[in-house]
Amino acid sequence: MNNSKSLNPDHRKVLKVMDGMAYEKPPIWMMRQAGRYLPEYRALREKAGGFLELCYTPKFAIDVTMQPIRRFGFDAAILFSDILVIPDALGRSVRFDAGHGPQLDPINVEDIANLDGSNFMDHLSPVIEAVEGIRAELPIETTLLGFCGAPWTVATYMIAGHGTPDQAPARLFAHAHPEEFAELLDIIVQSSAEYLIAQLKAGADAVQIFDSWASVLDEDQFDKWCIRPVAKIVQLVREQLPEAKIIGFPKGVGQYYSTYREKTAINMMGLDWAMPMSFAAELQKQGAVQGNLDPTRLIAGGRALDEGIDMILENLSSGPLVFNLGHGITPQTPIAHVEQMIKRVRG
Ligand code: 1CP
Repeated sequence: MNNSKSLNPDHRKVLKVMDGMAYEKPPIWMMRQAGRYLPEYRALREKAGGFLELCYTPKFAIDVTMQPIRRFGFDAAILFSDILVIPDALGRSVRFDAGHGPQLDPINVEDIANLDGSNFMDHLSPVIEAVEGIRAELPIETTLLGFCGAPWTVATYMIAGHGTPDQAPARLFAHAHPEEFAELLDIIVQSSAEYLIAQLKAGADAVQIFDSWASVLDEDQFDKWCIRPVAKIVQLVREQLPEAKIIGFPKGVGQYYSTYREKTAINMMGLDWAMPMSFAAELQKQGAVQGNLDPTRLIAGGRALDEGIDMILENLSSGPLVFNLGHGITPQTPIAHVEQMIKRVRG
């Protein structure tokens, strides 16, 4: 079933970029490439009955992951799941009601000692089964990415119970209860490492750690709650799989990007769009980068899209680059614009 072992990994350009290779026409995929902008996703989500049903039913998760590959032929597929399956597997109920973001029961200080990891990998076994199934269906040359959320980002949802604009509830919690907060993050670190190792063993070629809320912390807190926990996950994964390839995406951290790469030892850095291109090119001198088109250029299409693409290619395509958006694609994006982007990037 898992035929990837006999393949020549040279076919997987995203992995080559992570090793430092530069392509004139860089490999391309999109964050949130399986999602609501696709009619086939909306149809399957309705059939499945809910978002978590999609995530936990291997045949649905495989199919949703394959949808953008079949339609667009991206160079990488990303496992269809969510960063919040980790709290769900730790016994915190997570709900995704249509039209709302995720909803959790906010965790309090006392709840932390009661987090129940006893069933953790059993709970996530359908996801691991999906990884095996996706690898078996993917074209030989397509890279398969697994992922998890960074501990800080996952914790922000566990504490507030939903998305917030500035993560004030989690920041306050960390200041008011630093020891308990460290305990919470450590549980997420251990669980995430175990989860990523299982994904890599099941056939993921590389994994991405989504640190979407890394930008709201001050310098001291950023080091404690973003950099160190991610560095620990990387270390735990490489203790078992020394060659493991890991992408970091600490969205919006500006001048901290470089420290983040150095201290976490990730192989490739995901960049958001809100940085000077000259700075992105400097970061690329330290290693591979991924990004960083503003997703609203993809909604707008036309010249806005072409100019955004050209700006990235002119500044970054002479070094190791995986072309991507600077954050996830949004539901209102026209499919024709995605096609326009792929055509232009591939020349
Ligand atoms: O209604 C629906 O069908 C659900 C929409 C949706 C989708 C398609 C959610 C709810 N999650 C996902 C899939 C998802 N989430 C993937 C799949 C792989 C892909 O195609 O990229 C991935 C990698 C994620 C990761 C994720 N979930 C992040 C990190 C990346 C990012 O966007 O910053 C975060 C923060 C989440 C939480 C989450 N899950 C869903 C939503 C709407 C949110 C954001 C909530 C908020 O902050 O308000």
